[in-house]
Amino acid sequence: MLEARREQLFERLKEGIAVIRSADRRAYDEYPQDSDFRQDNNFYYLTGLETPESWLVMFSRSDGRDSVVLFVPERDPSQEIWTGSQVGPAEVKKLTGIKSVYPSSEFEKRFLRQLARGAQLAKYTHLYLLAGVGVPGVREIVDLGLETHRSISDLGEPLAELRQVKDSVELARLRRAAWITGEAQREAMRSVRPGMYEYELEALIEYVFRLRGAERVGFPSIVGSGPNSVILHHDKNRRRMEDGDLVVVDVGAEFEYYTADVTRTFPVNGKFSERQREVYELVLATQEAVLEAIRPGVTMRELRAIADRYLREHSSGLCGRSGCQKYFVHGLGHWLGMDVHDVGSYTSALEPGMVLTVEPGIYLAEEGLGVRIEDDVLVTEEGHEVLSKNAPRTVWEIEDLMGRAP
Ligand SMILES: [Mn+2]
Repeated sequence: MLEARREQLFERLKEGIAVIRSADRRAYDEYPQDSDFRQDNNFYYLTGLETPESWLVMFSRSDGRDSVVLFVPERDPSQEIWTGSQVGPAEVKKLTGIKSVYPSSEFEKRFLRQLARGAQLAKYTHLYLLAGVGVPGVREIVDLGLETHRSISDLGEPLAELRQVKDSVELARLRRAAWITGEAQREAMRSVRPGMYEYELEALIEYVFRLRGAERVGFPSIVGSGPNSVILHHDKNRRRMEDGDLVVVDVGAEFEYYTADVTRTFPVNGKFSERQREVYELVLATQEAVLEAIRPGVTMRELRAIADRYLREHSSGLCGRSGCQKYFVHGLGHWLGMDVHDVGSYTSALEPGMVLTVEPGIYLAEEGLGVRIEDDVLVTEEGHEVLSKNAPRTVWEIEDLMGRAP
């Protein structure tokens, strides 16, 4: 699969050299609370490796004899008492099937110098780098004047195009991330009670994430109750939840580098009030109208228009005379993958294998009443599949799980 991804990237490159840098280790002294290593998404996508301070160099040739060279740090046995056993060049060769693997310390000697001298590498006229020249390595290339006689192109674009359509391994991971997140939502619904604090619900959700095998959260968990339900990125989660509140829970487990993003809104006491139910059912029906339209060929813009039209035509009196549409203040959805707001163009039409969120919401600040419903949706040949369907979504399903359905 990794080789197939590299092949597909080669197909999009002209005669040239692409350099992809790994993430750096975060020093424990500098980030004691957040020193967990997470690989750079593009590097991980192409290598599957979690080694820091590494480079992947891809040589794209017009005769089809493309080649790949990896530079990874040498093992340091004296450090392994701290780090556990590491993988060095020898192990990486076995893990990746890439034959040319060298120690990172030789990156400069073997690669940068040759590039500078030019002779052997002169025919590679394009230099593909990732935007964000701050990345070490890329800076060096530019500093050394290595871009002379080469046109520098952004590698981010072809990589984003590739990553926008998920392969089977990616889909398996996204499916798992969405399922874990749905299970956490169920647990939150079962456990919430008036008098609990938002952070207690957050802790419970993240406990279920870990319990089910997620490595981390894909983004800071949002648990917004009552007046906080209308704050879109409320992640302080310090409020005591009261009887009669709705709570907006917008969370995502990350499983093997792929994150879900699922929002549910439910009553803290287990039972929607009439008013809450009216607004909730409008948001739900809007989401349904959008979901029904999801199939290959449709664009994000068209989906947004469907949501806006639905809200305009069905909110008679619910949000005052002007209707509810103006209270839908954020985007309808985004691509989902290794990044929660994943790479990919928002003008391209949907294709099988793309994964997006659908998240209509209405926020009535004066009433402290916010409702958002968000699901993760795979585009299939025939239409779509909701990956987060294990999280209860209708009023009946929610009240039933919370033990308060009639
Ligand atoms: Mn989202």
